[in-house]
Amino acid sequence: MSKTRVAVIGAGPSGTAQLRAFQSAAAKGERIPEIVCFEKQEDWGGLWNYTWRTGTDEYGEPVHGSMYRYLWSNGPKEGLEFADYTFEEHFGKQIASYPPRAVLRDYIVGRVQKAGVRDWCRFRHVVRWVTWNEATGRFTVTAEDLPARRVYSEEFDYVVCATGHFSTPNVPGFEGLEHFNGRVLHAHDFRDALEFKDKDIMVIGTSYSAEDIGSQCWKYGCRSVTVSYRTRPMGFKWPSNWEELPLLERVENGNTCVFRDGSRRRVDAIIMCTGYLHHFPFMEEGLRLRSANRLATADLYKGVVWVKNPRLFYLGMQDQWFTFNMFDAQAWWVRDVILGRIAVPEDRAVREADVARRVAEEDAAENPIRYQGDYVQELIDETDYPSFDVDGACQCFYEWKKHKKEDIMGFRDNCYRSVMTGTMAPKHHTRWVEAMDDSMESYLRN
Ligand code: FAD
Ligand code: NA7
Repeated sequence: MSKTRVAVIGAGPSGTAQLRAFQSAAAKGERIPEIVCFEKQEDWGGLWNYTWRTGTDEYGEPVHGSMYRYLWSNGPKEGLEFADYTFEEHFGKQIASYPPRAVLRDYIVGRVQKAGVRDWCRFRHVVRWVTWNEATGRFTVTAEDLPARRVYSEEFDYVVCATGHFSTPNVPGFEGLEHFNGRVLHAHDFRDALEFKDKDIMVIGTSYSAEDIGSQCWKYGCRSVTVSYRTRPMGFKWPSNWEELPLLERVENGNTCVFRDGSRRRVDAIIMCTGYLHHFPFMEEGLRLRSANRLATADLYKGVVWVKNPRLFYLGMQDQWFTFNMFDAQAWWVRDVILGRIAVPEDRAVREADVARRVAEEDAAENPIRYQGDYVQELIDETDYPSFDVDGACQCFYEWKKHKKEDIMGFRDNCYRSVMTGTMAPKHHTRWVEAMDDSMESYLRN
């Protein structure tokens, strides 16, 4: 009989968690399936790879990257640390709590380099189409080797989709934008805050991108930030040249924005921080996840198994408080389903009931951090992923929220204790507002 084959689509934090999960089983002597990881970028790391490109890449593919220069972690690293590969193991010492992008990328990549799984990946191979064949009980994955311009298809017993959901921008329209005399862009295409130095900018949205892109532009010298909110303002103690107004109604006379409360502001640029779409154009209809950005994702049993076909899995599709260690918890759990250690209910109605229960529990949850922490705990209790103090990680997130409330431009100057090693992070040598150099060399100089 031929060896079981697993296709992993995407080599970002979620996809590489899947590779590491299988490799860790193999290292314990377990027989594992053949794993093929398709990655459309030339390297692993997912969103954590910075690219100057926007729009399409050199092969005409949509650029995956949404990250920008000078991005520092928006939450404490103590909440996302891998339980099987600590920051201290990777860097040889404890480091401060809000690392810039390059530092986190180095950490993510370091774990899989150590695991030695790079030859499971086909870089620059983009997945074009995935179908399920009822007769053979296998998937057909059609991919393109971009440099060779070769399209080919292969059969797999399982598919793990780990292509992320913060890459396809959600771009609403507003009256009069076609006459706006400045730059209009979505957060996905934002790259360098210095572009907006000395400019009056308007940001639409009130979530992480709005908060952080506004803060970046402020830090690098924009003249003012106006935030336009649809539901409610963020309400932090903003600097004096920052204000929050209701939703944009229309743009008039070239550069004047008119808001729902009748206020008017002249701005030079409009940055839509209006979120992203779960977008899987390469999945045939019966396999395609459609979900809002929420903690209890639609149609995924245990948050990972496609309810309509339990041989298909999606990783990391939740809105995220927990990130890397949640992807790990999911990847270890999915691995154990594939290895036959965990059984998924055969009755679709049972799987659907699990989804409905999770949705109802999220809707009723008063504490979303706790809700997601409980989910992570539920998964790690069922596998051999190294158990860690999930409660402690939740505490880090509560502290982080408190620190943001106290000082939105200073919260990154705080330190937290690792729940993996018990070590306290050192204080960074420079306050975030003054730290213009986001290089790894600078950050590690402690
Ligand atoms: P991704 O990182 O998006 O990786 C998906 C991979 O799939 C990519 O490599 C992509 O090239 C590949 N791919 C996509 N389509 C195909 C295809 N058809 N064929 C082959 N390969 C494909 N999280 C934090 O913990 N801390 C932060 O500070 C933080 N900041 C963020 C800032 C921004 C601007 C954004 C957008 C997200 C941020 N996140 C942060 C959340 C981020 O989603 C996760 O950290 C993480 O990158 C998600 O990993 P992933 O593997 O699920 O998806
Ligand atoms: P999010 O967290 O999905 O937030 C999207 C925001 O966009 C949210 O404030 C929405 O407002 C707002 N939104 C969405 N559609 C509209 C329209 N039509 N008009 C006005 N406002 C709108 O996305 P982010 O990009 O901030 O964060 C995603 C990830 O990137 C996150 O993990 C970070 O780590 C980085 P609402 O509150 O729904 O009214």
